[in-house]
Amino acid sequence: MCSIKLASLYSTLFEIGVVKFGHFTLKSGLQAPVYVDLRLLVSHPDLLEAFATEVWNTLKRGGIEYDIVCGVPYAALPLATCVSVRFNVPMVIRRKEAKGYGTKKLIEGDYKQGQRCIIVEDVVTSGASIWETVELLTAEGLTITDAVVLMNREQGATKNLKDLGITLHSVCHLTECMKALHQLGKIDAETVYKVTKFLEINNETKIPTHKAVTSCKERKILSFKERASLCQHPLTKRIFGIMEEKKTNLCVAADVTFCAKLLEIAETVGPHICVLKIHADILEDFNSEFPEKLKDVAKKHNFVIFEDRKFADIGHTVYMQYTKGIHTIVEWADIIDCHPLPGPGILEGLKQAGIKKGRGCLLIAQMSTKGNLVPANYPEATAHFADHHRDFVIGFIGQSRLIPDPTFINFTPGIKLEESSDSLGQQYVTPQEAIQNRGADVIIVGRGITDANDPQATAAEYKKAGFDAYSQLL
Ligand code: 5IU
Repeated sequence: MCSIKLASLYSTLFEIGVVKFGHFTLKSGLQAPVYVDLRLLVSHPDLLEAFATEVWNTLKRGGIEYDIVCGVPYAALPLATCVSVRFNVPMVIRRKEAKGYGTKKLIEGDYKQGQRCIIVEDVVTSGASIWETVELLTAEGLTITDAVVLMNREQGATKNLKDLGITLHSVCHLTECMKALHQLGKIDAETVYKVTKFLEINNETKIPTHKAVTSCKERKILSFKERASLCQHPLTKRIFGIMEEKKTNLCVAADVTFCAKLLEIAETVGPHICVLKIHADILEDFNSEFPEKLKDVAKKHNFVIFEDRKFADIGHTVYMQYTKGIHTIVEWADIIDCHPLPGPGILEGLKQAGIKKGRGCLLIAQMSTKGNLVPANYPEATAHFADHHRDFVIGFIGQSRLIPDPTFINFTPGIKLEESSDSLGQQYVTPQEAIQNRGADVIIVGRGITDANDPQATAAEYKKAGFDAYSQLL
């Protein structure tokens, strides 16, 4: 049973639309019967102050000592600011992205190494955002053992954070809020039942793996050589072997429309790459001799061929797309990729043709494009999928490492030496960002090299940037 004061706060939250009941799609893609939007608090300064006081009281009751507070950006910043001002506790601000100019700081404000910092959050589901903030502040030398949240949705955050060494203190719990609203006659028993069932079923939301692993900078990673020795799939072994031998983690995307041009690029960048990625269906003069010529260049410079076909149909259809038509992809492409969206059938179909030829497949887990519709829990499901098809799946294409498993290769497209974008939604990060902060093994670079004045010298530059970024992690 909550205090009268909290009950009246819950009632106000309901009145102003912070807590809503109905049908909602959460950030994770999950359908939920309840939604909590604490960003609305900024329109009610008295309520914001009342909750800031409750945050303070919760920490005081827990006997927590701290030197500074930090809100999880952006929704919790007003709450943290209010705690800071009202109770005279210094605050720091965590930036979401480092500034592109000036000091490139990730944290604003004055702080000293070893100071104890409390993370303030508005609402938690898995605790992933709190953990991300903890990792960043810890890397900057602050000590974090506790976090405080205004509304705990009771969907796994407390346990997830405890497992990572962080104690989560909650001002309000969603079930308690809901019960108070029922007692006050604001919601009916059916709503209480629906929400209770939803929370029971979804009480173990996990922090996505790429967020749960400590950032690569602090982790000792295995070398490509060590990883080659651990791999069962011959193709993965071979690719890691090439990466080690040629000292390259560069894949060039040769998106050109004539065979001769493609072969010229392959010849030019060949010495600097481990993989050449192509789109056979954009070649206007594709013919049966082309694959043989490409295979010769690949053999000469020791790289593998990746047909970026992005299969996405039912098993029977992808089998035919892979083996028939004018491209007969299975005959020449060492690597192909597919969307896991259709389910296991797509891999079963591709495997029927690919396994006996020693081919491998990358699963597309995330995309580099602005506004893409890949839901937050998709990468997790993709990793699970890969785990069950290790005889054919050799890794992933994504924007961050999905699982720490060293026998899968992580490819990341959307790479340029300068962070930028194109006019059609492509978003670029640097080789260093992709490899050191997002866990990429192989960087995919297209126009950054193919449109350069001197593709060979530029490929060498990307190769060096990529391999240096990897070497610094060893
Ligand atoms: N590619 C992406 N983003 C993705 C996926 C694939 O850019 O999320 I999955 C492909 C498209 C293109 C290459 O062939 O990688 C990148 O080329 P540029 O570096 O020219 O943007």
